[in-house]
Amino acid sequence: MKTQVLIIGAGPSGLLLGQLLHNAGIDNIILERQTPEYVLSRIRAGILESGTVELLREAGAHRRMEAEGLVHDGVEFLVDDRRIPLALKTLSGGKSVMVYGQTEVTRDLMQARSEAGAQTLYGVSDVALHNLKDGAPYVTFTREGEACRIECDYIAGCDGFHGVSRKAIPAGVLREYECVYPFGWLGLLADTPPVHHELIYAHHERGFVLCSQRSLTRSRYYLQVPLTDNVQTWTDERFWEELKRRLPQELAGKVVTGPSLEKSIAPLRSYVVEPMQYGSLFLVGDAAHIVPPTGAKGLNLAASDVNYLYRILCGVYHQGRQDLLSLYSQLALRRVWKGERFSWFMTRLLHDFQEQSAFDRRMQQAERDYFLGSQAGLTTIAENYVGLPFETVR
Ligand code: RFL
Ligand code: PHB
Repeated sequence: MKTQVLIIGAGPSGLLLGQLLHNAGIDNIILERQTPEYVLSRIRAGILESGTVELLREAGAHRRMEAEGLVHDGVEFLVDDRRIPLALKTLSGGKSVMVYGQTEVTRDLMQARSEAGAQTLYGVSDVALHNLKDGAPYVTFTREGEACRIECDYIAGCDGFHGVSRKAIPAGVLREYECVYPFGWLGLLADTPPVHHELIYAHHERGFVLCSQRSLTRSRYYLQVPLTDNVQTWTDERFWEELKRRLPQELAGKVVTGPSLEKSIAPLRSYVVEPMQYGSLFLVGDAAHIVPPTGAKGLNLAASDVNYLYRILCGVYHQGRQDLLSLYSQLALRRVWKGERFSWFMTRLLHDFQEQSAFDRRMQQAERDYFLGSQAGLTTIAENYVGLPFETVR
């Protein structure tokens, strides 16, 4: 088999890139280790920046999102017993975010791809990348017990943090940057109306809380928990009780409880690998970087990488601009580092760091007082939350 761009991974990065390239007349095949049902069972991000929404429109996977997604013009912070509204739209010059889950984005992209007749091979194993540096790259894998090989011009490594693409780059080429946080997020999804019409990010001495949602009838809550906690010890009842303890009475009284549809603990980390390209291989999304979810940036940074790689590949195939290829890593990384900074900042601002010194605790409090108490502070949070602009590829 042969294709122009071979994409590894059918998560949001791989599917979005594949759809954009297909619409631009650039042939691509996606290889995915899991089944489509498994990919759709993962409950992850819930907030789309306006730039991500634009890209989904450009990909033609926007109809359901526009009908069912909720446009949010603000979020709320809850710190030191004060409720602080953040008017995202007013402070960012007119931008909003869209509440529409990653599961739904993935479902829409899968459907668009199948309607377009583009090929995704699910359930493949033993994926290996070859000839990355010497031209004529190809990928080998096993499918239904048979050894297969696809030749291509370029490979997009969209296979997440645990994928094979990043590992295919020889030792010594990549530099890794990492920060691991001493806590995790326990998430619960339930078919109950959200406690508030906007998202609430709350700092509490018992730990951070996020009140999020997927729709007017489906809520998503997160609690900061020790990394040593086991999800099995968190019955639904215990979760709801702890959530209410961390909210002020007026909100706690409004929490509608119900059986969980999903409950899991995710560790928090910041991670970036540089460069994001090696020969014909381009790393995209979680394959190259991870953020703690506090800034709602994981999926949006993946879309940001897709934006740059897609425009570069259009330049290559439509205008013969091979020179653009070497720009990918630096363009993508400039925006990735800003997303990393914001996610790290939001995480440090709002979580309880038990082992921090008395001085650091006061500093954290002063940061909250400053950033959430001044117009300039709120403006910088709003500008980052709705998403910084993309640079033009030229
Ligand atoms: P994904 O979504 O991990 O998709 C990668 C795909 O590649 C496949 N794959 C392979 N395929 C073929 N061969 C191999 N050897 C392969 N190895 C892996 C995988 O099966 C998978 O289908 O990466 P992508 O597309 O870059 O998308 C990134 C986003 O998924 C990610 O940034 C966010 O979901 C991060 N994230 C969250 N972000 C938020 O903004 N808000 C959240 O609340 C939030 N919650 C989360 C998250 C990530 C989590 N992970 C990765 C553990 C919760 C969790 C649990
Ligand atoms: C979510 O709804 O899953 C979500 C929303 C905002 C975040 C993180 C997760 O910052």
